[in-house]
Amino acid sequence: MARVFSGIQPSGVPTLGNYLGAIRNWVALQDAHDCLFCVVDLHAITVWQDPSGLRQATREMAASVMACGIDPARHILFHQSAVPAHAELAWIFNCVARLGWLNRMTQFKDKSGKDREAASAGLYVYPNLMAADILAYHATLVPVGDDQRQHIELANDIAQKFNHDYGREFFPLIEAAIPVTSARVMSLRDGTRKMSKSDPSDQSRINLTDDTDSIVQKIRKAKTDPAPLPETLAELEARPEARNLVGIYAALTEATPEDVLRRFAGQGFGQFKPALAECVAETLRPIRAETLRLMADTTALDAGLRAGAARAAAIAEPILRETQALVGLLPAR
Ligand code: ATP
Ligand code: LTN
Repeated sequence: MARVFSGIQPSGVPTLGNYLGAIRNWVALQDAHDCLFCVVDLHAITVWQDPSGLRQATREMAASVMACGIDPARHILFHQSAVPAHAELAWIFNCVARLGWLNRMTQFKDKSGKDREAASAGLYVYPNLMAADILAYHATLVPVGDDQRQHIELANDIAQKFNHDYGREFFPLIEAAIPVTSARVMSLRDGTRKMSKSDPSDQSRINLTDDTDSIVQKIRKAKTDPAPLPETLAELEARPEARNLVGIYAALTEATPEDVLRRFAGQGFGQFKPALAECVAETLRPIRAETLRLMADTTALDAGLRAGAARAAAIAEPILRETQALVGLLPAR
């Protein structure tokens, strides 16, 4: 059985993009796989995080994914920094990955922006830590949004080079599980940019903890164009904002974008937006309520994460020890 691993950064409140691109798939995979889900706090600090905000966001992220349906009793939910094997394996991978590979990473280019010299070294080697997250468990199936495709390819490059350099088929091949619709939910303000929990504008995204009023208001104000919805997807090509809203509706109703157009063709956004807002609000209402309920007991949340970390470490430690032995590092004990 393929082992599943995925991670999410506690860099804010999870968004509808995180849900439709990743978390919903995590929930679906639980039935037939052994899964590890990780709140990747070490990834989050590659850009500045206020310490008390980070603690809050880590707990809130754990509460949110449980509210979405992740079951920490059947599977493993934990925070990355509590399992030292991630950082230890990442160091070894820093020595396997090539600068040329990292230089091609589009996420680094996007996140470092114009002043690349001022970006942290951590942001640059971020993909090596992500490879370590997955490979420390010999996980082979990784449910992520489309923006992570390049990082999964890099993880495979690292695994292959490691196996080649040390002469053993030790790390397995990783497969990304990327949804067909909603693989990339776009900002409500700019249909060419990804919806992101760390975007400075709260109006650009739907948070999983938004109440119905703010959902309705954000969708009403979402950028669109004056034309009605067309009959074919091809006609949405040059209308990124319209295409994004149709994609969100399709993903929420488990339909195809073509189905959505069949239903709404000829109607303007005055009709489509309220229908979409209702759909989003319906999906998020129970998630928001459960997140708030879980957040009321941070002692229980913290204890749950620590218990998850102990179970995760029991899998990762032996794999790390074997990796160290292959590299030629003397055993510590
Ligand atoms: P940040 O804004 O801090 O970079 P993020 O919102 O992009 O964060 P991550 O924690 O980096 O989210 O990603 C968690 C998961 O959600 C990943 O699998 C990622 O591919 C997915 N994801 C993030 N944003 C979107 C989106 N807009 N559409 C679809 N999937 C997404
Ligand atoms: N880089 C991912 C988050 C992440 C991740 C992982 C995803 C860190 N480690 C391991 C899958 C598997 C992102 O969403 N930006």
